[in-house]
Formats: sequence, structure tokens, C-alpha cells
Amino acid sequence: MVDQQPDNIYASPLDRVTDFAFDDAVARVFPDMIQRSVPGYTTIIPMIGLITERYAKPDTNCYDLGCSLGASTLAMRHGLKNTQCKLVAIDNSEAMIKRCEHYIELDNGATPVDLRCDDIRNITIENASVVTLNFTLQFIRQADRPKMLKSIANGLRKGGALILSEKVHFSPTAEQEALEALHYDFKRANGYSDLEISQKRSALEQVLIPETIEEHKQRLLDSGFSEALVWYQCFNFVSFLAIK
Ligand code: GEK
Repeated sequence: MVDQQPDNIYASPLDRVTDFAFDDAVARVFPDMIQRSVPGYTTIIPMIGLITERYAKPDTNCYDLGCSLGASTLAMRHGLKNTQCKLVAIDNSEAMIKRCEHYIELDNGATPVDLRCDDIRNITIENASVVTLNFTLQFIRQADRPKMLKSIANGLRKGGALILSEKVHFSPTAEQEALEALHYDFKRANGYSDLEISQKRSALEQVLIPETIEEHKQRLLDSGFSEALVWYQCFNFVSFLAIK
């Protein structure tokens, strides 16, 4: 059993809100935190399995970059069926990887998972048919994002797919305000107080840097993908499918 707890990290007033980090306290509440914070997360996860099933090619590698506790890793694993693919899941948070190991052990999928604690900027992607970045790129320094996407595009075979999910922002102010307000409504409806919402927002301010849908699409095309489309959007949360 892995001990999971409800997220109340920001429930009491803090003297000083420090930058958000993927430490042990966050890893312990992560399934509850992400489901109550990210609109569409519970839809996106099973769809990653479906997309993997369509794009995975026999005897290739599939990668889940920024795997946290392995929700998208396990969806990919079940989408792989009998493809003889290798599945590599990477996160640079030791707390996440330790717990992820248990979730993988509890799962009955046949494909072995190569779980690594590493910075996804340091790894070589090769002979890949499917790569997932499910809400991870937003935590990578903006200056490092083009290189990261180019290395994914270079490591994918022709016709291979990148699933990229991100929180986005909108340049027309009215659209940004409306979708952000709906995101906060979503959090309130899931039991977060205004204090929790505002302290979490401060904690993420310098850590999670969203970009626009247009910026994402253009950079995907510039990185070597031939197509980049939005397959899912809920408020200011979007998932792209980019094909090499
Ligand atoms: C899911 N994909 O459940 N190298 C490796 N990992 C990193 C790096 C980095 N440079 N930067 C951040 N991470 C998951 C959810 S969470 C999204 C992904 C969220 C990791 C970080 O440690 C964390 O586990 C993950 O990216 C982002 O489908 O919390 O909103």
C-alpha cells in the first residue's frame, strides 16, 4: 500500500509562501492535488492510453517525461499491449520516483517500465514512437524548452507522436480572465478555499510559466514536428498532439 493523503498543504495561512517544489509532502498528496487542480486531468490520462495505442510501433521506445507517480506511464503501458516496446519513465523528484515504483509494482501491465530519477533535459531520446510530456514542460525554464522539444523530435521516428499537456495563457485579456476565473471556480467546486487558491498561486508564480497555444504550436513546428494540433482543452488547460 502507498499512503495517499488529501491535499491541505496550503489550507492554513503561511508566514511566507515559498516556491512550489515536488518534495515528499507534495508526492504524498499528489493524486488528490492534481485531480482537484487540473481541469480535464482525469479525461486526459485514459486518452494518453488510447493515443499510445494508435501511435506506438513494435520494437520502439516510448517515454513518459516528468512521470510523477506514473498515472500517464500506466496509461501508456496499457496502450502498448503486445508491441514489444520499451517504456521509459523519468522524473527528477526522488520522492515521486520512490512512490511511483510502488504504483508500477501494483499494476498488472506486461510491458516492463524503466523508471529513472533524472532531469529530462539530460536524457537521450532514441528510436521513439510515443513521447508524453503531461504537464511537465511548463516547469522547465523557458530558455531550455526549444532544446528539449528538438531532442524529442530528433529521437522520434517519422510518424511518431508527442502528447504535450500544458496550462496555457491567452493574450486577449478577456479570454485570459474568463478562463482563469473558471479554473478557480473548478478548484472551489473541488473544495479548495480562497486562501488555498491564492497561496498555491503565489507558490507557483515563478515555477510554472505558461505560454500561449500559438507559441506552443509554432515552437513544435520549429522543432521538427510536421503537425501540431490541440486534441483537448478545458478552460486554460490544453493537450497538444504533435506528429513528426
Ligand atoms: C501525470 N505527468 O500525472 N526533469 C524531470 N522531471 C521534472 C523536471 C525535470 N527537469 N521538471 C519537473 N519535473 C504527470 C504529472 S507533474 C504536473 C506531471 C503538475 C517533474 C516534477 O518532479 C513533477 O513530478 C512533474 O514533472 C510535473 O500525468 O504537478 O502539474
